[in-house]
Amino acid sequence: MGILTGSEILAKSLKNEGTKYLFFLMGGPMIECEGFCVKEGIDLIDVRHEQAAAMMGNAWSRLTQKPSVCMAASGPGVINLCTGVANAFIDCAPMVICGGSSSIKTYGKGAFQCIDQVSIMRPMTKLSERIYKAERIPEQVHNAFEVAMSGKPGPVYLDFPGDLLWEKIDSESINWGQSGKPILLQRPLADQSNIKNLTLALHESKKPIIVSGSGVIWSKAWQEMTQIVETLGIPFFTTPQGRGVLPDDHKYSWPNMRSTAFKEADLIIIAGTRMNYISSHFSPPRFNEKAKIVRIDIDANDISSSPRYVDIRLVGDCKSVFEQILADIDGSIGTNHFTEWRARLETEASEKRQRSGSNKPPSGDPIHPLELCDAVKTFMDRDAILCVDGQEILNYGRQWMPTFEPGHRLNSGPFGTMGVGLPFGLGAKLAKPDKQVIVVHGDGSLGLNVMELDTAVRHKIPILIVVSLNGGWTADPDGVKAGRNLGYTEYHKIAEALGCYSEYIENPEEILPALERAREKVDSGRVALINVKTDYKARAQTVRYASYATNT
Ligand SMILES: Cc1ncc(C[n+]2csc(CCOP(=O)(O)OP(=O)(O)O)c2C)c(N)n1
Ligand SMILES: [Mg+2]
Repeated sequence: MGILTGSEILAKSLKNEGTKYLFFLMGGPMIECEGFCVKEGIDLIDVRHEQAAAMMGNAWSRLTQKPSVCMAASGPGVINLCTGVANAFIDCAPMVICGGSSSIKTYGKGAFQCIDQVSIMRPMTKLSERIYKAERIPEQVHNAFEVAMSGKPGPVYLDFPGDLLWEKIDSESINWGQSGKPILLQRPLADQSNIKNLTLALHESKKPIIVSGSGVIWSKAWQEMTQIVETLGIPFFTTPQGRGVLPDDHKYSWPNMRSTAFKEADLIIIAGTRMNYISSHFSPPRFNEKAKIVRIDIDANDISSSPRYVDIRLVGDCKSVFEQILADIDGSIGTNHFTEWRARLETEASEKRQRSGSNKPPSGDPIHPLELCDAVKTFMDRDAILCVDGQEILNYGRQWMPTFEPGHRLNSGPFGTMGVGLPFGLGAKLAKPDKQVIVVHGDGSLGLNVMELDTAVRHKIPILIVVSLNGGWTADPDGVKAGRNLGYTEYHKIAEALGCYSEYIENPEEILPALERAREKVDSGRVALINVKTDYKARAQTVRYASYATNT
């Protein structure tokens, strides 16, 4: 290969690790490397704000279960990535983030865009490192991919000073030893004696539940979880981000009995999810104080820092541990074991369903956000990928719009990051081009990354964006919130100006026909946006009945 620059070595290293897309915004000192990435055959997705690059990468990773790659220019470019990187860290999404930085030779001497990026990235990554020797780029890039995927996945940051990227290196001296070698995908088994304890506990339990999170998705353990749920007949509940491991309308899914099940369960199996605020730390009063707690997690530290005592600790990969559980039970527990418990949930669930009006969204003028969710629910393909961002629309959407496939629901998530919706939709569509991708966006949150409509059009990423246009941030029935009102943003005009198909809708009867017209446009390769004026007074509280519970 003769002489290579640091930029060329980086581009080749990324290619060797299987990089398909580079999510980035151009700028020095990465600009030459970005050109070499094109030569290497990597598809470049250039965005309008770096945070969107990180958010697209997050969604792409979650749907492909591979690390995504982002790149940004030094200083403000790297700092703009941060919201997306921090969100990926909290979402546990594996990413390799390459940031350009000012040259080592002039570091600390008032150089252009000079700031300590490695320190800035440290608290939001699994590893944040500067590269000092161009010869070691392939090795360190490979390790970044390994670390991003190992154990609990997450982002890794690599800092590339300009002089290192411009340096000319004799190819003989470059360490390519690890470059492109397969990544270790660990599937550690749990301690067998603890598996036996779980089997015993299941024999004693009258009311077990499984609460699963996105760890089950990262471990691709949905088949094994389905086998456990179905052969043992255990009711399951998923976290909002972990939806779809089993379909929301599965016969052992009772979303409208969530509170009752949490209060009454005597054995709670927490699989691949943190015991964080999302699930009220699995603690009383929401959860039974006397319940036995079981936790399956690949991260021993996470189990060790549980906010409630964990009786049975299964440190291991969900897929492996589910297999261990099935083997140990070995048919000794069948679905008849928990018949009473399921009947208890089912009886009350069907009573709730029969209560008048509980299965119907409010209708009329102005359009209620639930009516919009209901239209999307009617319209969407069963295997659609739904991305939802906002506050009211996020909460309404969680309760009204179903997900049937593993990982096909991407929300603002446990970090509560507004602005993810549109970039998530784009990353998801690139990961799964054959799926219908629908982004249901609040009008406020859409504004944060609305210029990514342009990215979608330029790169021909055909998705549908449905906006709940309630005139501001959250609902404000009493008109008391400072800084809430935005007015009714004409997103349909912005979308049109950027080359999308768009419509503005006020009449509830027009929602579905507009969605159908949009579908045609999306099917022909265009980006479509439907801006739907909704009720600014509608504040999401828990909807008593989640309408996707179709099992009667
Ligand atoms: C980056 C960021 N900034 C601010 C917030 C606080 N916040 C959470 S939801 C929300 C309003 C969302 O409004 P919109 O997207 O219009 O959806 P709506 O609730 O109106 O349906 C705000 C400001 C946040 N979570 N993230
Ligand atoms: Mg709003």
